[in-house]
Formats: sequence, C-alpha cells, structure tokens
Amino acid sequence: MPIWNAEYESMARADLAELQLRRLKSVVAWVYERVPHYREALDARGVKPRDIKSLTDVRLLPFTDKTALRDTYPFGMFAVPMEQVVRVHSSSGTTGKPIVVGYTKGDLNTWTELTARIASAAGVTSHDRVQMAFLYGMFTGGWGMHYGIERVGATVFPAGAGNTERQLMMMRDFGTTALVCTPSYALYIAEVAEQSGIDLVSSPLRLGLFGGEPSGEGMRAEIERRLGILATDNYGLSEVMGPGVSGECEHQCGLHMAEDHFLFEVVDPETGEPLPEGEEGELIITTLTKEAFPVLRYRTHDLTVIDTQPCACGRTMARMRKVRARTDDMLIIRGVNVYPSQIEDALLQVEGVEPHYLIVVDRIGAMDSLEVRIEVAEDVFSDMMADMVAFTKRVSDRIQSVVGLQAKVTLVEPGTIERTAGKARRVVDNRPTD
Ligand code: DLL
Repeated sequence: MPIWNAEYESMARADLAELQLRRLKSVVAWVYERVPHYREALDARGVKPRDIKSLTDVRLLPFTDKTALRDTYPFGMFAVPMEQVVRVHSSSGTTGKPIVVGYTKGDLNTWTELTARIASAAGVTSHDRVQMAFLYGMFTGGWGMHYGIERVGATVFPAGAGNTERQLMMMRDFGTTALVCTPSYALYIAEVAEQSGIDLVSSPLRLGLFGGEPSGEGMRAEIERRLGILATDNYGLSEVMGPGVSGECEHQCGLHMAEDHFLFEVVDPETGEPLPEGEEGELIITTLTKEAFPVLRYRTHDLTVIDTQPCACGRTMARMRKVRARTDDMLIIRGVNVYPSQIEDALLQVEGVEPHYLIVVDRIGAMDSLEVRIEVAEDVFSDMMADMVAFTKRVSDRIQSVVGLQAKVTLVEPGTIERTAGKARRVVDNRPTD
C-alpha cells in the first residue's frame, strides 16, 4: 500500500529526532514571545527558550491543561493576531464554555497533510467515494477529515452526521466505498441498514475510518462484520489539532503518530513523571509546527502505550495503542476502579449481547450501585424471555470476572438505548457529587 508522504512517514528515526529538536526549539521561542500564559509559566520555572538543548529537555517545560485554555477563553492562547487566523473550531465539551482553537493558513495546510496521511494509511485512494458522516461545524472531525480526503483525490460526499436513512440512500445510489464517522454511528448505520433490508456487506463499501471516541477490538470486529469492511481507528483532539494526530494503517496494530509535527510523551498520570516506552500512562503532546494555537506538554488525559518498533507497512512513525480510557472517566464504585471500556469488553464476550449499552451508577443509602443496561438482538430477545434470568446472570458473571464487581444487568427492549450520530454517551452517574 503506498505511503502518502514517505519522505517523512518513513524517515530514519535519528533524522526524525533531529527534526523534532529543531522544531521544539522554535515552538518554545514562538510561544515565549507571543503568548503571555506560556511566558509566565516558563518564567515561573526559570526556563528560557535557549535552555532547550535536547529532546528530553521538553521535561523542563510546564504541563498545559484544560484550565489554562478555559481561563484564557476565547482567544487568549492564540499566538498570532486574529487577521492571520483563518479558521476557529471548538471542543465538544458538554459543560460550560468550550475550548476554542484557531488555525492559520499554514496550520490548515499541515492539518490537511496529516488527515491525508491517515486516509491514505487506511487505504483510501483517488478511486474511492468517501461518505463523510462526521458532524461538520465547530467539531474538528468533519472539516478536518474532509480536506485530507480531498487532498488524496478521493470523491467526498459531505453528508454530515445524522439522517441515517439518507446516509443509506446515498451509499446505495452513489456507490460509497468508504465511510467516515464515529464507531458508534457506524454501528447504528449497520443496524438501520439491517432493519431496512439493505445488504451493506455485499455493497461496494470496503473501508471505514473511525475515531473521535474509544472503541475496543470487540466493537471493531462487530463493525467490520456487519458492514463488510476494514475499519481503522483514528485519534486526535481539538486542543492539539483534531483528527490526524494518529491513525492506523491497514495492519491495524496501533496508531501511527505524526511525530514530525508533534512530540509525544507518556507520563505517570499521578506524578507527571515520564514512563519508559512500553508502559501505560497519560499521553502528553507538544505541537511542533502549529502557528496559531501551539500547545506545550498538553495533558490529554488519554491513557496509552507507545511502541517505536518498525511496522510491517514501512512507516517509521511510532505507534500508540488504541485509547480505551481517560484518566478522568474512571469510575470508583464501592472502592473498585472501573473503566467503561472494561465493561464493554465483558459484554461483547457474551454471545447475543448487542454493542449498545448504558452504565448507570447510583447511590442507594450509603451504597454505590452499578447497573448495566444492555440490548440483545431482536430474534434472541423473543426467544430469550423464558431464559432471561439465566442470560442476565451469565452477563453479570462475565462483568464480575472482568471488573470484580457485582452489576445488576437489565435487559432492555431492542433499540431503546439512545443511538447517536456523534459520540456515544455510555455512562450516567447519578451519585451526589459531595
Ligand atoms: O474527537 C477529534 C477527532 C475527530 C479525532 C474525529 C478522530 C476523528 P475532541 O472532540 O476534542 O476531538 O475529543 C478529543 O476524544 O482526548 C479522546 O479522549 C477522545 N478520542 C478521540 N479519538 C479517539 C479514538 C476529536 N480514536 C477526545 N479513540 C480525546 C479513543 C478518542 N478516544
């Protein structure tokens, strides 16, 4: 499979390190001169741009977290005057003010290059007809992927998210070969197709580029089977750029990171101390080439492991393991640490459970309760009624063995767990926050 930009994506790692150092020095100088927040944070640590002499000197720099971006809302972290900003996006935060990010013309060019790389890594070529079913708008998913796919030369259908019947009509009438959306929306599309008697497996659809939310291997297998496609996982975040930060190649063995444009570290989320390669920790990202909205050591809260071993595809860019959890989505239930992804894995190990679920946590008296609402396939559902007790017990035993907690498993009518065209909401925590 051709590599979009082999000069960079397959560069010798020693040359890459040199390039990264050169760029790191320049971004530190850039923000020190232009962004009061960074100048103050560096001064407070007694660090000057000239102190950056090696890549590990990145550790001299302060971390940046969401708070700094919120406190400077909306444009206080921009490093260029507004007349050089040609696009603004914002994060999908559900509460309070969003985080606002900006792009210069140069930033948009880089972004397009990086999303072209991940589209190409998944196998998209100029022969493909790509249906974009990410939300367009302030979300980075739609516009970010859109331009990269165009740059590859494929034909883009900018459908946007939602209106699933129309998505299916377009797929059939336009001969869509690749679908781009969140994994949960891909499953919903599969479900509506099945209900409408549309056979996507034998349609021209052959690829799926998914991302924007966590999904495990069980979920991927389900999507690949029901849509008859190869599905790649793509990661990114608005604060750093959007999609294009990392993405899988056709080997699906970790997400290649755009290391020529970002410096990645993995740290212990508690202490902030760097961890050796191969250990799981929080991903920290420093942008190396962004002009309008550079970030130093941004705390993503996403947990992953980095691997610099060469990949069979020929890319030398290191790979990060699929992000399954965030440091801040861990639930502590009766003192036990539980990640929603563990529950998803447990559920998908039980035959007949559909990949739609909702985790409901509550407090009854002084006791935390964990309820997992699941759906089973329509045909199974009717056969199941007599056997429901045995079935839910099987699911709850599975959860118990994976997370070590007794959960109440509730079987709900097929189709009643909320479907979304964007990012799925998997957890409702009703416990008081005191
Ligand atoms: O979700 C950017 C994006 C759009 C990436 C489309 C890929 C495709 P935000 O809305 O700012 O940006 O959300 C960023 O979503 O910190 C992760 O916690 C999560 N996330 C994004 N992609 C993945 C993924 C976009 N592939 C936050 N796997 C990140 C797991 C992901 N989590």
